[in-house]
Amino acid sequence: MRNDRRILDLEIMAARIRHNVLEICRQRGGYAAQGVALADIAACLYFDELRPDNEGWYHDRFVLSNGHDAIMTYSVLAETGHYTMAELRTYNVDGTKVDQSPIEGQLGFEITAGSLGQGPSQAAGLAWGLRQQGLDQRVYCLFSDGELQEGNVWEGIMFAAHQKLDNLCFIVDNNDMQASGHAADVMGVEPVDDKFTAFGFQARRISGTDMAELLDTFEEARNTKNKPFVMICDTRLWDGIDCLQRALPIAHYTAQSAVDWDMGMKEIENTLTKLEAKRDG
Ligand SMILES: Cc1ncc(C[n+]2csc(CCOP(=O)(O)OP(=O)(O)O)c2C)c(N)n1
Repeated sequence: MRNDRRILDLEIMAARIRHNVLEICRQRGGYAAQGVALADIAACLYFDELRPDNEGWYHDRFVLSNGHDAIMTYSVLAETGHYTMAELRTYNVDGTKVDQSPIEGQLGFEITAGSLGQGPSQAAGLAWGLRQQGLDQRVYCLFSDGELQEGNVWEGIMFAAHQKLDNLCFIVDNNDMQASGHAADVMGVEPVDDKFTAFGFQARRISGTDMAELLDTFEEARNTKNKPFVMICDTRLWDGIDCLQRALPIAHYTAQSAVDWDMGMKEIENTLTKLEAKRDG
């Protein structure tokens, strides 16, 4: 059931995740802008939709395809106690356990995801296998608009629709950015929703940063039968921390020296204080 308190708790968690992203990346840089922008989706997934239990396990499966967004997951797993902040501060340091892109078997990750474009087809195979075994686990896969430029992704999409995998939910981080510039300039992927619909998906286009809308859309995904679901999230880098978004709107990779981390920390700490006051007031 959706209620205001549940939304507020998840918004607080999203603010904490954003804070963790800055805290981790300020040491040596990293994919901070993506981690910040994905915080609402992450809070909703890991603290609600994936059906977490009290011992830190999830009933459902999450496949991170765009491996460089692992910073999002690390920042969640700091909150769940799976990683300490001391471990996470070694992100981007030679010999670290928490690489920029994760590998299969690493705590918190299902697949090796440094090479982009692999997740959707692996997630579709996983969803198919779970259904074959009669299990009620659902599969969620996050990938980026840049990955939509890769052929293997469309094979996975076609397979999922053909198999009517209604236990599968794709989440597209449609931020219109990739390493060499705007996706629209490199090789446009729009209209993303129409393409998925044409392939046989139920598609919904949302901001990806509105908690109530995220909860409603995940509910719609669960209630969609006989076809897979995709939520296309029109995020923008640094969503949720306005001063960094204004200062560095196109930051595919954020060098340690490129931003004023203190300024960003201050803004997100203010946001967190306001949200907690609302909860306690
Ligand atoms: C197959 C493959 N090609 C190139 C890269 C190098 N690379 C890392 S991140 C990135 C940009 C990808 O853009 P997008 O997936 O849209 O991610 P975002 O802009 O959201 O960070 C690229 C090209 C890679 N990791 N894998």
